[in-house]
Amino acid sequence: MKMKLPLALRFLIALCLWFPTAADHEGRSARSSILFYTVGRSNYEFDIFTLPTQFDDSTPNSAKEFQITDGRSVNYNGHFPAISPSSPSILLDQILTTNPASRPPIHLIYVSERNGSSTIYLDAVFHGGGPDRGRRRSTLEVSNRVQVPLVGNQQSHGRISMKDRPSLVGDHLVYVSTQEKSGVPRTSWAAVYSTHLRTGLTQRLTPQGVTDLSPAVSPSGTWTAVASYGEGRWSGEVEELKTDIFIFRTKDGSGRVKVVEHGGWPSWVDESTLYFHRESDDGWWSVYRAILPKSCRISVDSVVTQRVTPPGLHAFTPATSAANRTFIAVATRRPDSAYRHIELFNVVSKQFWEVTRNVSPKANHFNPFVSPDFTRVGYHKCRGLSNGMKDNHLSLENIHTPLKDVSVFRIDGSFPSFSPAGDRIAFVSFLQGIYVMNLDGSGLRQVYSGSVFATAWDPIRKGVIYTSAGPSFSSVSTEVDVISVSIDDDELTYKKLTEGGENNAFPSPSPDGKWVVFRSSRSGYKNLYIMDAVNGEKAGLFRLTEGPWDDTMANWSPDGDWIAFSSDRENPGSGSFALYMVHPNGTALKKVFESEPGGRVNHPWFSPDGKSMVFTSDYAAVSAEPICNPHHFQPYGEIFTMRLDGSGLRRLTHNSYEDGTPTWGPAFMRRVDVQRPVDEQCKFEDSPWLRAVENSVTVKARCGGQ
Ligand SMILES: *[C@@H]1O[C@H](CO)[C@@H](O)[C@H](O)[C@H]1NC(C)=O
Ligand SMILES: *[C@@H]1O[C@H](CO)[C@@H](O)[C@H](O)[C@H]1NC(C)=O
Ligand SMILES: CC(=O)N[C@H]1CO[C@H](CO)[C@@H](O)[C@@H]1O
Repeated sequence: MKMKLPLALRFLIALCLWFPTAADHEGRSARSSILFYTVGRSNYEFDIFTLPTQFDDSTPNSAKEFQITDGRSVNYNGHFPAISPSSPSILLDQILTTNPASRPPIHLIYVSERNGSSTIYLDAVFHGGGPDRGRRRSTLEVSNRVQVPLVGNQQSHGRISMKDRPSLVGDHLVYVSTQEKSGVPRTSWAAVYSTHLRTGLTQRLTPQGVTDLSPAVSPSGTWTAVASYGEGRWSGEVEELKTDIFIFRTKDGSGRVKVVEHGGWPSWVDESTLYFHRESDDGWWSVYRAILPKSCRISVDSVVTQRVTPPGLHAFTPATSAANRTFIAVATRRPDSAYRHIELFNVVSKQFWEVTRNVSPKANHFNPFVSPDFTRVGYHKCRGLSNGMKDNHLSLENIHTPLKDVSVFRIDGSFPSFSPAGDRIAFVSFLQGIYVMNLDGSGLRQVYSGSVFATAWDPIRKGVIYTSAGPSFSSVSTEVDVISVSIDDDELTYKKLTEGGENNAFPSPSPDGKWVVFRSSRSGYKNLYIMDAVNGEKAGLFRLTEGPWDDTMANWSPDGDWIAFSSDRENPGSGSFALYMVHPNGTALKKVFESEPGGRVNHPWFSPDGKSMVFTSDYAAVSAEPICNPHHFQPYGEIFTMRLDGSGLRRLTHNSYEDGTPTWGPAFMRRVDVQRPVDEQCKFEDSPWLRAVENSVTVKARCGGQ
């Protein structure tokens, strides 16, 4: 059903629609496509749900749970805006007056990754009975919805960015964005911005050169608290970031002061009380309270902090409201559960009330938020296959980037590569084995079923794919072999090219199809070798690099003159990798790019015109607290391109996930998402480092209402 929106609102919607950004001025390159993999992302399918905080006489149950967001894309990190005379919002008023018959029982601000980049939306959900009466539980039963994109790329001056953790103060939206370069390698681009929704005017609240994550606005709107590297740098940490909490004026970022040493995910109760989380000295993640002095001279020493949740379970990402000073909402990981759940915690009696375990025991629930009156708790989790909803699992998701002649897709499989004609894609399935499909996702078939990693097509012999068969991330003594798979004959055939006994991997053929470069541990170190492409190493083998370090992930340039690879030769065994190039005859070795000493640059791949490379790197550090997301081994992984001389660095992806194994192929793929039916959804891991601390007592929950 269509609704008539007031003019101002329609203007706002028009303003926020995504449109193409400034053209790539760096000369016309041939039109082409980049594919990359994001760990787990295609399984997230997050929607935002809510449950009442009061259960009367019964425990929380699924009849009371309401799915607020619409089941499209990935929706997360919600916020229930306050509507009160003290914080008037033109925007909310307009939405309310569009449907004078019924005040929306629920309005929600959240992050959505629909339309190829992250955007902050406002949904107002109108319906007759209302979830409070327990009759309408899903968005499918909702008769009417107003959905407004609040900030997209327009508010970031056309720059693509990750948007996160929104909250509304009057007509100002406060959120994290990665729209401006940090300018320093291995430093996050995440900073807090405020956008005036009526004018679109956007101002940065975080000082230049500083990283701010997880902003929370105080009930009056005066103060914003953040988890920040205000005085330090990201250390490469991927579990507990050890940020500090700073506060500043929401109006203009002034009055910035550190209030807590070591803390994240702040949440205000009133203008001088906030809750936050940190990993405690005893190993348990716990929620803490900080009381700020009433005076204007605030410093870390004048703030009183106290641990609130007990050892025996992990409790983190607190959510609070001024309307209820006794209860807070938290996410927990109990030692007897592999799942993350939302619980209420009574800070006076120190008792937990389990909320979501009664509703969906075997699902992860993230980042609770509460309504201003504390009658509802919201969170995100997978929508699952329930509700008879059409499943929209994406095998190829189009991503908006600043590149004009290059279309970029996230593929639901690792190590993708294009056939030489650019009409087919090979990739490694997370279930194991190699699959091949057409660019529109059709013709999907498995062509190898064993455990493999890396794929590359022979440029001359049709339907020949090289791969490494064996376990990835394994030691020098593990047996891994480079094999070729012929997929266009009547029968699939395989040929082992290396002789075995060592770790041989990451094959990449020369453009004439005669040679294959690969890395091998046959000397005791992983160095690069070149062998005969058709008959393998017994028909010809040449050692390209030599030294007590790792050279790996080689890619042969389209003109045949260069081999790009990743190496830790400056700091062997440190986990730090930089990008190098060498001629196939072993001359002219040079370092092309490093993120910074200690950083990572991996999986280089030449563009089809041979002028640029795509790779994954930690150059932009992490963009969100890792504990607020599903597990990512390397949450800093983002996709970049660069010219061969090391100039023209461009960041293509903006998110808090692990993006990796990019490839660059000759086809320009249509900019549409490609869907695929799947049987299994929502198979991802919660942070495995949230394990039980040994020799501890388990904290019992008091079940809601019992
Ligand atoms: C605080 O929340 C709890 C849990 O919903 C509820 O039982 C209690 O009555 C609330 N207290 C106030 C003052 O609203
Ligand atoms: C090595 O190869 C490069 C290009 O592939 C060539 O320019 C150079 O002359 C070669 N050097 C030797 C010593 O063969
Ligand atoms: C502005 C824009 O492109 N909006 C599209 C976002 O994606 C949804 C589907 O998820 C489309 O319906 C919108 O048209």
